[in-house]
Amino acid sequence: MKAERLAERISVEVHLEEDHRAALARDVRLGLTMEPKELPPKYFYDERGSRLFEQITELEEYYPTRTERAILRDRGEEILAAAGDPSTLVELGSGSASKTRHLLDAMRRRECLGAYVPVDISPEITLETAESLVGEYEGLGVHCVVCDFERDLERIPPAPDGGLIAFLGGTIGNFYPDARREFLGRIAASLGERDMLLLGTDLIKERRRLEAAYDDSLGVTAEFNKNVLRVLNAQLGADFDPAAFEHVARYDDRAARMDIRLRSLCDQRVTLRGIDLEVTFDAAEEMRTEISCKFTRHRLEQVYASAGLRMCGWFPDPARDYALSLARRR
Ligand code: SAH
Ligand code: AVI
Repeated sequence: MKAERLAERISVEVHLEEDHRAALARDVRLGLTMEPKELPPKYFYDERGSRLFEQITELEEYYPTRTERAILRDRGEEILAAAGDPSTLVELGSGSASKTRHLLDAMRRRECLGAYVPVDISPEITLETAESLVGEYEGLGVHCVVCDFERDLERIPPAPDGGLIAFLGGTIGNFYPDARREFLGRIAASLGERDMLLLGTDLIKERRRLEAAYDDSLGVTAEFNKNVLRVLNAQLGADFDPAAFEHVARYDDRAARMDIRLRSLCDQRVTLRGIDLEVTFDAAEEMRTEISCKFTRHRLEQVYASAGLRMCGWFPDPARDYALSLARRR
């Protein structure tokens, strides 16, 4: 099919630009002047960070992606039937949408496939994904929303007649409980009578497997973690030396979450020219860069209830490593 005909089926709205830089500057100033220091995980994902995440998903130790893929492949139609055969699929944090194709395939088989709305903070990966998808799915309309889904959730257009909002990959695990409740509550408020949420969650399991998944033997996750320092160097004129930090990934079983940090290898001073900030790190000082919460079915039901949602479908893999669930407004 001609390139221009395919391009006609893609539309794009971008809500980043200066706002994004201002938000980055504000978040980084706050995070680096707090005790202990902390940076939000959404800034991992520039073009390089998105590629590194793609490599993580292919690692032997990182089971969530292949497990979620298998559930979508094997139970995609069952999930769609339970969701009332939506014609629009909205995906938050869509990335390369590689697993989403199983859902789109199932929608095509069930003859309900209409539109796909990828929502992601990374423009490069979102546009690349849209271009591949219109080539692969005849007649599919793709409306890209490039934004920070936490800030811009309400700007995502509502599905005209029944939509499914997918939030896959376990990304909900990267929220703190209060932010998670607030965010799920906003999703609940945006759901129409016939809409549903499809949420991917990693499940609690033994420490050894969890820690290996976040500290792989090839060091890809370490590179991904340190990528946030490169983002600050590029966007805020900082002079972080990524080699002066090491990757730390520990499971906190009381909070049921992975705790991911960068540990300074020496006493050091870092300047962020773009925001006129200087910070010091002591040797062995740790800065949190991400949490990744793990769930049980019961715990997730409570999380849904506290956000005004009700679980109406539970789709774990046979080994109970990972689960997809459907929820609707209470
Ligand atoms: N859904 C894919 C990708 C998960 S990685 C999968 O399951 O494999 C998390 C994705 O969410 C990345 O593509 C990242 O760019 C995006 N993301 C993270 N924080 C975001 C935010 N606040 N707003 C929009 N997108 C975000
Ligand atoms: C995107 N998110 C669900 C990943 C996770 O597993 O929490 C991010 C990640 N961080 C390190 N490895 C993967």
